[in-house]
Amino acid sequence: TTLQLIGAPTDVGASVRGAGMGPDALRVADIGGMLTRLGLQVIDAGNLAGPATPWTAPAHGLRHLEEVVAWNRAVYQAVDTALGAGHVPVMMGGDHCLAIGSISAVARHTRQRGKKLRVLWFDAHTDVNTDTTSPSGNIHGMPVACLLGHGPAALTGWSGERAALAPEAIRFIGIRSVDADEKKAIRTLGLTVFDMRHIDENGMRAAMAAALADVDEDTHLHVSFDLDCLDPDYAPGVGTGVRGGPTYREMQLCMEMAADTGRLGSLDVVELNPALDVRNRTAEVAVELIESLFGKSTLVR
Ligand code: DIR
Ligand code: MN
Ligand code: MN
Ligand code: MN
Repeated sequence: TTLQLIGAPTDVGASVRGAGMGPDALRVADIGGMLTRLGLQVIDAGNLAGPATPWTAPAHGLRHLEEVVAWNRAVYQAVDTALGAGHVPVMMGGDHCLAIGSISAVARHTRQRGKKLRVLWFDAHTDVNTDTTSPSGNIHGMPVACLLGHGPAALTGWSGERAALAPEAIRFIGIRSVDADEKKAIRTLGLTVFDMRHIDENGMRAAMAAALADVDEDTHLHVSFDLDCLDPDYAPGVGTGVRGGPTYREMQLCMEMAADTGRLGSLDVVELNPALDVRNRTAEVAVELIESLFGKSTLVR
């Protein structure tokens, strides 16, 4: 397997600065060396280019729309090219708005090959706001809505269909911060959310087993990993941390169970904010978790 690291140094989708340093923090934590030592072929073509962040207020409910579109276009192209070459794209953000471009490319690719797509959305937040519901106007809180075909025209329909994803294609894990209108959207759309209450009551193993239950040999598994999914005790380097998240071990179990499916085809690693981190600890934790996701196990090899 060949992995392609795609750096997308943005904070255009956020209102906290610093996620743009995420790709280099992951490189400093030796993401490339780690993957190579796992026996994988790794290509790191560096960072994509795009517009600077203007740090302006939202217009019509959307902050930095033009810049978000430009960055997502670059991400879409890079992920599409990587998939076309038979590589596994690892999109290193940057903020979570980039999942619009990344997952749109993945959705088009899997549809063309007649495969099923399953997205695991590891996050404290459901990111299902739109320009009309968002309390912040930050587009990193909207990628799921855009991928489901809701939201501004400029950010929907990228996969070639109105909706890149059907609501049944996505599973949320680690959720503990949902805005009022997002709760309505989750119910209306019928989204499957393993929130922290569910994980407390049933355990991470049961939640992940349910999230992966119908993954089969025809499934392309995409992991969209927002580092604020982890409890901030383990991952302080994020812009919008929320107490009460999964522990390091619970997050490791998620990655190990996703790895066991053998169906991982693409990955986003987003919302790492080195400006808020402690001696690059969150980047190091991310690299250890990605190591498990790509098959490192304690007792096998
Ligand atoms: C909030 C926060 N729901 C919003 N979202 C974040 O602004 O839409 N997503 N931080 O990662
Ligand atoms: Mn989040
Ligand atoms: Mn997110
Ligand atoms: Mn966030």
